[in-house]
Amino acid sequence: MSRTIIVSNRLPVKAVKNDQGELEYLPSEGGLATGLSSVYKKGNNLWVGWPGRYFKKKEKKQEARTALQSKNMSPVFLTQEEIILYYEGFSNETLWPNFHYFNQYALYKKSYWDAYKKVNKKFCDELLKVLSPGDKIWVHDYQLMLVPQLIRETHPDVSIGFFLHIPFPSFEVFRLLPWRRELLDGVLGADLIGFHTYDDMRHFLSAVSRICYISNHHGQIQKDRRTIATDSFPIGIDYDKYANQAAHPDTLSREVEYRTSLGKQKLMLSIDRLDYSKGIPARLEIFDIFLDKYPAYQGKVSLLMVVVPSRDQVEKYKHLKEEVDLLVGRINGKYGTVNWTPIHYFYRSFPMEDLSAFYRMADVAMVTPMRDGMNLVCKEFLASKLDQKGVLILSEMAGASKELSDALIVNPNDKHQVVEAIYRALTMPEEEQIKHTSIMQETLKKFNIHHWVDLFLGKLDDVTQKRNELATKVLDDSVKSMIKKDFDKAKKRMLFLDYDGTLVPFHSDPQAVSPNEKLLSILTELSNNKANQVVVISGRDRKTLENWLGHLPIDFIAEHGVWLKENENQWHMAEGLDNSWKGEIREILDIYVNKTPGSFIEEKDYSLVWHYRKVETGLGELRAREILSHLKYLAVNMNLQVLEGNKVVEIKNIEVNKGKAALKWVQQFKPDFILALGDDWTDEDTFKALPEDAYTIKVADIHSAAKYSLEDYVAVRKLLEGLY
Ligand code: GDG
Repeated sequence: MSRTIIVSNRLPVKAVKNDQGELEYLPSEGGLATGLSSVYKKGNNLWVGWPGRYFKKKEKKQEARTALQSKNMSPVFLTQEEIILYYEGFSNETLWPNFHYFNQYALYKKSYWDAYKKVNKKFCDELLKVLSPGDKIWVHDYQLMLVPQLIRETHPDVSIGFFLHIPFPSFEVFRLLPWRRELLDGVLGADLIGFHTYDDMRHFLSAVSRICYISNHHGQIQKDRRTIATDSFPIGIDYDKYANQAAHPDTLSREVEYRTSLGKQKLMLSIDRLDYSKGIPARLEIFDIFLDKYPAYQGKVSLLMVVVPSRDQVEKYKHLKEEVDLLVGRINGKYGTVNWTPIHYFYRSFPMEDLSAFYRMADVAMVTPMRDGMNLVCKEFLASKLDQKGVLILSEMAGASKELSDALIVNPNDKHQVVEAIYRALTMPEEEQIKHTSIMQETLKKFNIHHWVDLFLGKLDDVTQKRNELATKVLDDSVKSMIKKDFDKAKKRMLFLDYDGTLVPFHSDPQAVSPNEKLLSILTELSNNKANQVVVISGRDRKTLENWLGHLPIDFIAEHGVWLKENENQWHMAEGLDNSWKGEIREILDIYVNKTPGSFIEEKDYSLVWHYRKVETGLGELRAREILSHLKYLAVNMNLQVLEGNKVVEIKNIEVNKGKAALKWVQQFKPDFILALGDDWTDEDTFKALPEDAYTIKVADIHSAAKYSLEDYVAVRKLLEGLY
C-alpha cells in the first residue's frame, strides 16, 4: 500500500525534558497537528520534521530518533545557528511579515536566505532517506517552499503536494522579496499546490505569471512538461473533538468554577498566538473605545484574552509583548473597579479543557486579525457552542471569513465599525444567535479536518493518475525502435517537420534561428534518400524558408498552408482562398492597437495577427479576450477562424491550416509511413488530420492530440539522426 509522508517544519510533538531530566514527547498545539494526526498514524505513514528542540550530543539525537521512529516520525535535527537564521530569521522575519502584508517588518538578509536554502535541503535529504517507491509526499507551509523542487530534481516521478497555511500575498507585495523567483520555482516542483482561499490561489497564479512568465489555464500550470494543479482547500477542524470536549464533565466543572468567580457579567473572548498579524493591540484599543462610548457596559462585560507565547526570540515579538502589556495595564487602570476587571489577560497556554470552558462561557468571540491564512480559533468557538448561543465577530482579513459569512464580519482597521459590532453582538436576541451559529456549525461539520485531508489527498491522487496516463506518451526507447522498424520497412515515407520550437529552439527574435550546420546535415541526409519525402510545415513566410532551406530537395508548407512547394517546383498559393475580409477586420484590430501600448498588427498573405508580447502582463490578455468576444460572431459569418496563440491572436481564413495542407500531401503522395513533429497549437491541426497509423509527436508539452511527446529540439534532432 502506498504511504503518505508529511513534511513540515515542526513535528506534531515537541521534545521536552521532564523533572527527572528525561526526554518526553508532548503533543504540539495547533490545528495542523491534530488534523493530520489521523493521516500519519495510519498504516506505515510517516511525518518528517523538527522535534522543536536543539540536540547537541550524538547519543541524544539517536535516542530521540529511536523514540520518534516508534511513533511514525522521523526527526530533522537543526543546529542552534539554523534555528536562528532559517526559522527565526528567513521564515519568521522575512517570509511571515511579507506574506501577512507587514512588509515594513521584513528583513532581507543574505545569511537568512543561505540558511533557508541549506535547511530546506536538509529536510529534503532526510525525506529521501525514508522515501520508498510509490510513496506520496505532502509538504507543508512557508518554511519549506524549496523542498518540492529539491525532491523533484532527484525523483522526477514522485507525487508531491504542497499546502500553504498562511496567506499568499498579492504580486505587488510578493515581488518585493529578493528571492521571489527561487521561492516560486521551489513550490512549482509540486504536482498540487493548495491554499486556504481562492484569493491566495489567485495571487499565487498572478505571481507565477508575472515572475516566471508562465500562464495558467483554469488554475493549471504547465512547466517542464509537467502539469501543476492549484486549488483552494479551506482547512477545517476536528469538529467532533471540540464538540465532545465541550460536553465533557471536566469542561463543565471548570466552566462552573470560572463563572462563579466572574459573576453574571458578559464575557468576550480572544485567543491568539502572540503575533502582530493577529491585531491584538488594535483589539484592545477597540475595547477601550467601546467602554468609553457605551459606559453602561462598564462593570457588565469583560474581555478574556489568552495570548500564547510565540517566537519570543524575535525582536518584533518582544516589542509587541511590551505593547500588549502596556495597553492591558492602561485599560484596566482606566476602567477597573474593586469588583470588576475589564481585561483578564493571560500570557501563557492552557490545556484543552480550559480552552473548551472558555469557548463555552464566552458570549462573544472577537477574532479580529489584521491578516490570517484561515484562523482556527473562530471555528473551535463555534463547534463548542452546544446550545448555539454566542456571537462571532470575525475579521474579513481571516481566510475563515470566506466560509463563515453568518458571523459579524468586520474590517479590523475600522475601529468604530468593530465597536458597533460588539454592541450588536452583546444585544443580539438569542433566536438570532442560534440561527447564525447553527448555519455556521453545519458548514464546519461538513468541511471538517478529515474532509480537508481527503479532498487534498484525493486531488493529489487524481493529478498523479492523470500524469501517469500521460506519461505513457513520453517517447521512450521502445517506441523509438518501433518507429525505426516501421521506417526501415516503408517504401515511401513522409516526414512533416515544424520549424520553430521543433527543429530549432524557440527564440523571441525569429531571424536569430537560421539552421546551423548540424540541422542542415540532418535534413540533407534525410532528403537525399529518395524514399523519404521531407516536408517542412511552418507558420513562417515562404521567403525565409526558401532562403534558409530552399536549396535542399524538400517540400514546404508555409504560412500554415497558404504557400506550398513540392517536388522542387515553384512556390504556389493554395487554391480558392479569399482575402476580401481583411479591411473590415483590420479596422477592428486598429481600435485595439490604439488603446493598447506595445501591441501591433502583422499582416500575412491570408491572415492578420495581433501581437501583444510587449504589452503589460494582464492587460494584453484582457484585450485578447475582448478581441475574441468582439469577433466571435463576425468571424463565423465571414468564414474566418480566430485563434489564440502565444501572446498573439490570429485571424485567418478557415480553409488555411496545417492539418488541411498536410492531409492534401498525404492524399496526393500516399506514403506508407508518416512521422509528424511539432511544438505548438498550430501543429495540433496536423496531428488531428493525419491517419491513425501516423507517428505524431509533440515537442516540449504532453498535452496534445499527438501520440507521443519529446522534450525539446535536441531530442528531435537525435530521433531524426537515428533514422538514417
Ligand atoms: C496557521 C495560520 C491557519 C491556541 N492557544 C492554545 C491553543 N491554541 C490552538 C488553537 C488553534 C491553534 O492553536 C491556533 O491556530 P490558528 O489557526 O488560529 O493560528 P496559527 O497558529 O497562526 O496557524 C492560520 C493555521 O495555520 C492552519 O492552517 O488557520 O491562519 O496562521 O487550534 O486552539 N491550544 C492549546 N492551548 C492554548 O493555550 N491547547
